[in-house]
Amino acid sequence: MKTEVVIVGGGPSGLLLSQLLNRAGVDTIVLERASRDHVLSRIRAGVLESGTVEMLRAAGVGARMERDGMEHEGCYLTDDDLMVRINFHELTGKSVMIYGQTEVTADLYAAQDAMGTTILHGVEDVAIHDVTSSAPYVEFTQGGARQRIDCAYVAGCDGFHGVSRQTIPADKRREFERVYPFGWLGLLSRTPPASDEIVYANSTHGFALVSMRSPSLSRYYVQVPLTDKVEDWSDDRFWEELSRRLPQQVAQDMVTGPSIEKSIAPLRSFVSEPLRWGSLFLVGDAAHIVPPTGAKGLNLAVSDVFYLHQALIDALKRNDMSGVEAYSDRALARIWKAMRFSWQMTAMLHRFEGEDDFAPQMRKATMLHLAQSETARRDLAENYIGLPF
Ligand code: FAS
Ligand code: PHB
Repeated sequence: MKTEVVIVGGGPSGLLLSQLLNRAGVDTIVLERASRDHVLSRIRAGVLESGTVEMLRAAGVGARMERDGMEHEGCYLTDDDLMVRINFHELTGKSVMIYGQTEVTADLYAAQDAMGTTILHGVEDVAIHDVTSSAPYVEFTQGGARQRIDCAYVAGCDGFHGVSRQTIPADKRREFERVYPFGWLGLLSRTPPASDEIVYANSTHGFALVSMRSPSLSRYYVQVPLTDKVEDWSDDRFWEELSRRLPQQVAQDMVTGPSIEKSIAPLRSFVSEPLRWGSLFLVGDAAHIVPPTGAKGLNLAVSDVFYLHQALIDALKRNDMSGVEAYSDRALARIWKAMRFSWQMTAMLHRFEGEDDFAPQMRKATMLHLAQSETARRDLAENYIGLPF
């Protein structure tokens, strides 16, 4: 087989890249390890930055988002019963869109099917070859048969546990990591959200988050020790712990109900440099991971796609290699700023095991400063709605 760009990974970054490239007349093949149902069963991100909303509209997949998404002009940060509203719209003129990553991925699959693009599911043992030569190719197994695709470029959109990052020689990679000593236990319930806007709650008992997917579908998280397992947490235990971490005025009206999904996600900050190795480009979680506290994971994947799709179109359609050569540095500049924001939000809102008495004082002082300083709120708002591409 032959194509212009092989995209390894059919998650949001791989699909969005394929969508934008095919709309510009660039031929792609997407290789996805899992079944489509499995990809669409994942419950992940829920907040879209304004730049992500624009990118989805530009890719022609904004219709359902416009209809079912919820535009939010602010969010709350709380410290026990102190609640601070960050009014994004007043401070930046922009807002965010609440629309689940699962829906974004479904919209992209539907658009890709309508375009008749090639997406191969259930592929195994993907191997990326000769990316530093003028004739790169990708091998994979599907249905027991080993196959080969000759191409001009390979986009590694295969997530943190994918094969792309490992294709770059270890002595050519520089990796930065911080693993947090806790995880997030997430719960999805068919109940009206406890708040009309997202609440990031810091409390003496630990962090909690109030989010949503629709006016009747709530998404909640509580910080849990890394040693916890989902089976340690009954629904009743979850609701009780969530209530005591939220401000009284939020918890008192909360409607509880049976969980329809419950899972624990570990938290880490991670970046692998460079994002390019010959004709191989790393995109999204294949290159970086952020703690979900800043709602940046999916949005950073879209950011990488913003830079890479234009670079590949310029290279393949105009023989202009400037974007390809600049991709890694341009994408990393924005990645590191989002890395910093996500780390800062995580440090500000979580209790760390074994911390001294000084740490909670710093969290309280940060929250008080946010309450009293419009400048501090504007800095947070600018990062939360998404820095410019
Ligand atoms: P993805 O991991 O989504 O997609 C990679 C795809 O590549 C997958 O479909 C995988 O099956 C496939 N793949 C992997 N290896 C392969 C191989 N060898 N061959 C072929 N295919 C291969 N972000 C937020 O902003 N907010 C959140 O609340 C949030 N919660 C999260 C919870 C969890 C449990 C996880 C894991 C992530 C969460 N994230 C969150 C981050 C998440 O949204 C990612 O940033 C987003 O999925 C990144 O998209 P991709 O880069 O496309 O990677
Ligand atoms: C979510 O709705 O899943 C969500 C919202 C905000 C975050 C993380 C996750 O920061």
